[in-house]
Amino acid sequence: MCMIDPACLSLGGETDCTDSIDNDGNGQTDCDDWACFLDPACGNGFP
Ligand SMILES: [Ca+2]
Ligand SMILES: [Ca+2]
Repeated sequence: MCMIDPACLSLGGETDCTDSIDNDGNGQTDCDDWACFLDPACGNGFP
């Protein structure tokens, strides 16, 4: 469960949302990682 997984709770885990690397090793790379959800690079950021 992601809620109790420290890797999931680490907001700054994915340090670069555009390098095609799973920086925090949680199995989700760049824009697939929720840590990048609000990153402008993923097109989900606020204007
Ligand atoms: Ca990355
Ligand atoms: Ca990741």
